[in-house]
Amino acid sequence: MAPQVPNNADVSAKVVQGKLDRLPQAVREFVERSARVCQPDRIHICDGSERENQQLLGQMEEQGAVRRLRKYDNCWLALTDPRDVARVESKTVIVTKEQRDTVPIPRAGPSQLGCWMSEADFEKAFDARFPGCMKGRTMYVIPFSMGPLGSPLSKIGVELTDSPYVVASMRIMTRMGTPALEALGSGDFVKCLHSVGCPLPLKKPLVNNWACNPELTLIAHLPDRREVISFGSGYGGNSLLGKKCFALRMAGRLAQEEGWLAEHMLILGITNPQGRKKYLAAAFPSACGKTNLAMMNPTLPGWKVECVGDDIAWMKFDQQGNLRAINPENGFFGVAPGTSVKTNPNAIRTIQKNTIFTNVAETSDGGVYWEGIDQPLASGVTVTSWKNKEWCAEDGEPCAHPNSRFCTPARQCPIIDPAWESPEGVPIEGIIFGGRRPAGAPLLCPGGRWAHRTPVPTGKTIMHDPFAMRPFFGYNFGKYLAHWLSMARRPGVKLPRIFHVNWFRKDRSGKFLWPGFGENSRVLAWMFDRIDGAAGARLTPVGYVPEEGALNLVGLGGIDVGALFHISKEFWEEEVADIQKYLEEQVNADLPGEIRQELLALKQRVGQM
Ligand code: TSX
Ligand code: MN
Repeated sequence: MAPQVPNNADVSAKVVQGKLDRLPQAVREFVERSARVCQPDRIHICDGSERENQQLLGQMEEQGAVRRLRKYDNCWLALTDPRDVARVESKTVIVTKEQRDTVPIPRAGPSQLGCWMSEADFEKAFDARFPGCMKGRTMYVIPFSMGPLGSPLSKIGVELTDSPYVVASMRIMTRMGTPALEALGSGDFVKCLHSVGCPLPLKKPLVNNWACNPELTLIAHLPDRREVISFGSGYGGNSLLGKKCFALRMAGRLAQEEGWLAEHMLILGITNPQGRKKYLAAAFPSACGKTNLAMMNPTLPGWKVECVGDDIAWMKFDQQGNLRAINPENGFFGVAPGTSVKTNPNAIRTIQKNTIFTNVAETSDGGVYWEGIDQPLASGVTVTSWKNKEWCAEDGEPCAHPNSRFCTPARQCPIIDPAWESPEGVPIEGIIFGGRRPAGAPLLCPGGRWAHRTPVPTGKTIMHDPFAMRPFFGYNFGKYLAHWLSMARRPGVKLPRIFHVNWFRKDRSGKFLWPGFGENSRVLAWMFDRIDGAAGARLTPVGYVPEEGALNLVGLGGIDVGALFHISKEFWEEEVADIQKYLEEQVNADLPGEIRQELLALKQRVGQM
């Protein structure tokens, strides 16, 4: 790759922690090959121990990359360069032989369904970035398991990174270290290579002590080689490669090949007052309160919700035909703003210890602060903003970045499900598709058949993204739809019931029609009973809605049920036309015929309203 690098460079002499010759052969070769290209000064093979973790955090503290939050136990704050605060979709690519393997070829204009890069362009991009990119730095070797260690549904990855922040975060978000290597044995693993792209000595000074290289940021997926290669960003989904890159995009491809589903879904358990339990998975676009729902406290007396995961579900039909799901993650990487004792008390309790915060504000007594935290500041307590400046509310600037995060261990959640690490996964009986629609879409509209209800992209003010997968497709969206439809044709499978929800419908004055949050338990309770065939429903042209009186509204004053469930012909005519236009333009030749037919049937039903 880089001609000036001697091929026989002695990589093992650089190892400062762990032993190269104890690594499985394929891991060792990956480390050696990458080290010859990236040329780190040191190589540290992570064992995942608490001692190693404290050493790394202490080192980062000395360098001013993190601060200890003295109000809590083992909590830390990292502030980033303001140019590196979120995933960068435009710089996230999938590299395949043919463009159509990655995205449908749109009828006109650019694809909204992902970004393809040719193999030749990727080679050039790689060679312009990686040779020597870790000079002066340590390359950390992070073996990790996505999913419970040793579960047949889990997968192993190895991430090489020059960011100690990534190591500390991966230790929370995945099962990381020696146990993951043991689970790997001589098996297959996904190769993840990450660099912040700032070799030493620095050419430019760091901003906020946060290493990144925004001009050259690139997050590439090579599904045929089972590789993820990320350069220039230290943030979240760009750098914690187990999450979006592996558990959604790469796993999506593996799932298609192997006959399972890798989805952007929370998983929750719900128990009725009689003590019977069901598990539900739910897909929501961003800013719908997915984490809040995953951890919600029901207001309905006697009902209990427990959390399996808040972001990703890997699901596979078992021998008995039940859809089994695991949460491949080990922690929550949640958006901080808006999280409060009112909106998500269980998240607030989860983050009191062993948590890494990024780009939130800090109080002068060593606590965290953000928009919507709903905690008054004690007198004399001041706030330092995510930009590391003294913050005053009157300036109108937010104290925390809107995409600021907590990174916290799932096991600390007070309502973590007892089966959240069960190797066989939990049985999913219902799948919820959520949207954020101010008008038109009813609170709840469950469906019948799988193909009939496989959601089609909807939305005007929002994206056409019913699976909440648009930024996370690992391959052609048309093929993804076909893969979903094919699951229903597998012999002996018990298909989960499908439901659509919209917590965000508003009345004409702009007021939310539904109180949301814990009151959503009323909707979940209806679904629970519906799965058992015990909840009344009435058929509308767009699907079933609860029969009058079937949704428990006891104790909820002033709900306008009529408005909440109203289905307008005008709205749905426009909606169907919109969806049709979108699918014809964007999915084009790869749109499965079944979807086209369902859409036509929907159009007809709406036309007859
Ligand atoms: O998370 C939300 N959920 C799911 C909770 C389990 N949010 C917050 C979304 C932003 C991330 C919601 N916001 C929900 C909801 O169900 N519903 C709404 C809209 C709403 C907001 C406020 C009120 C009612 C509805 N009422 C008052 O503030 C008093
Ligand atoms: Mn997500």
